[in-house]
Amino acid sequence: MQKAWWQGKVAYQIYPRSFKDSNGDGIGDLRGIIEKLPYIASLGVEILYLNPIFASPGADNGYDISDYRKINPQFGTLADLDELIARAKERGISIILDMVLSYTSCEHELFKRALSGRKAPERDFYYFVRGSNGRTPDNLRSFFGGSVWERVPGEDDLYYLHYFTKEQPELNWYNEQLRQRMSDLINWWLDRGIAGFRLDAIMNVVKDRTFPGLPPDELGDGSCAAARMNAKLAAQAPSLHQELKKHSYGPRGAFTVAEAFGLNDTILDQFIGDEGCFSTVFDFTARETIEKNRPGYYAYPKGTLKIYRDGNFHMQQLTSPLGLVAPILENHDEPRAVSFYLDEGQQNAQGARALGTVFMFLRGIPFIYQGQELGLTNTRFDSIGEIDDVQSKNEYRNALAHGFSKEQALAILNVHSRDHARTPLPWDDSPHAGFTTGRPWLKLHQDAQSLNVAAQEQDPGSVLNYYRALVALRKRGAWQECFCSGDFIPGPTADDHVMHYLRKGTGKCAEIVGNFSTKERVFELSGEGRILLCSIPEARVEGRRLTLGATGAAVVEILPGRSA
Ligand code: TEU
Ligand code: CA
Repeated sequence: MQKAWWQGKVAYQIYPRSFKDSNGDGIGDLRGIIEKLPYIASLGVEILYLNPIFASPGADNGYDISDYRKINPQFGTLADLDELIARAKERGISIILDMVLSYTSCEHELFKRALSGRKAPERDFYYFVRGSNGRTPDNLRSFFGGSVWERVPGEDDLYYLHYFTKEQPELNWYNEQLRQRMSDLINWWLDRGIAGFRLDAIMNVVKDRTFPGLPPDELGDGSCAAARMNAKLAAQAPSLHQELKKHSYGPRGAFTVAEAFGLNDTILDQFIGDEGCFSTVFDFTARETIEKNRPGYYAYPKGTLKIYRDGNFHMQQLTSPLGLVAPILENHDEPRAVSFYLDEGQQNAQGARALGTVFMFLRGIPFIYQGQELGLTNTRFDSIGEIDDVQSKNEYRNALAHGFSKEQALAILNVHSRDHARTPLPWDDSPHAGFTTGRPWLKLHQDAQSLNVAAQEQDPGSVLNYYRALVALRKRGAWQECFCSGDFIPGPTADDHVMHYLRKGTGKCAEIVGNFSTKERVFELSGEGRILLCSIPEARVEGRRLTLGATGAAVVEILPGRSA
């Protein structure tokens, strides 16, 4: 693999609405991010990924974009973004934006023109399809529930396609002119100093344009999840993305990370590596295990360490010969990892440190999600009125429709809602946790008064300071190469409460061991070692044995020449 500028770096994801509000309107913004750049830099991260900040009516928190060259005034101006790019650069941080190219907002100029008449050239940029006798063209179901088809007002039996809210019409990637416009757009942003992109929902761009539908799935209402169609057509995706790469981010050396759900093992080699469509792809294997063949939150199991471990181990091994994956513990679409993957007694700072350790040394480009570095847990939502997220609201209705009581439906959201990741970041113990001087757009975490950045800055043993040590170790000298692209070798997996793996680079070798059981455990190492970092004081190495206390993790260097 050739060495690219982004290799060896650690990335940080910001959900701008919830990061820091600079002007008291209760919504985080670009000036808030600029203000907190010293904090971001202090983490040691060098790539900053921002969720969508483009002009948007807000049907799905900015994922419905009406103008891809304008900044949503809620977040600031283009000048603010230019300043953020420049100031971040001074600190060695590159900015990447969320490119949502599989659909636009229905308020986008192109969709408005497409709606305006059958002859409009923009009509073919989207999918307009006739139904028959009042029936939709097929039975596919949107990711947010309900049909993927919406009636075109004023026309009989004519529908447009949307995979998420009805305000997000799908774009027709088979139209060459449209693909040209997308390349131009990406190049326009690269010219402004953007270093790359997170590419949204890239598996959704494939379509069977005869719209045959699929056999009904587990939901039981005759519909079938659109995601199933993506899985069926997945082999078509690489060529569409290859072309975009060729005309835009490829020749410019930009960093791209794809949100690719339903990546199957046979096409992965076309997505990553030197010849792949993207620099890297997020690892959603654990997430997919939760969601697989289940029609909604009400049917999802809670996560476990085993699910997290097995998903990552699978993807680590699969990607190692091909390129780099992007491991995550959290993002804006998932609950907080400490609450989700850990057992009840471990959903605390100690659990957060241990989980952070086994995550941070996975192979690839790790992405830390805002608040993860504080060990934030899920927020307690006391009523459905406290929930903002469109998907969560739909899942609440879905649970009610499947016979759950209101209390049960709310309890389901308290495990699975995306809003757990979206509550404002707690900065200090002032009103609204220093996030805003106004009224925060979403409720604050119940522990924000004590669980916040300022409190953790003061405490050398905090999750925050521990995360800084994790990132620093990952980037230290020859370890950087070892941890980014060195070999990944899974350890024993017989115990569901253990996550143990080995990383081996040129001249460097380390074992990462997490003990998530309730007892002290002894682990056999592959050679004599010494501890580089551990999440609890109860950790020692004697010869080839590591003794590790409960809910603890350690990074052990295997000394050269001393391995078995
Ligand atoms: O997500 C697209 C997407 O594929 C996810 O909804 C995915 O199905 C889900 O996370 C699986 O758990 C993007 C954004 O990340 C998300 O926030 C948006 O809501 C979505 O697009 C639609 O706009
Ligand atoms: Ca604001």
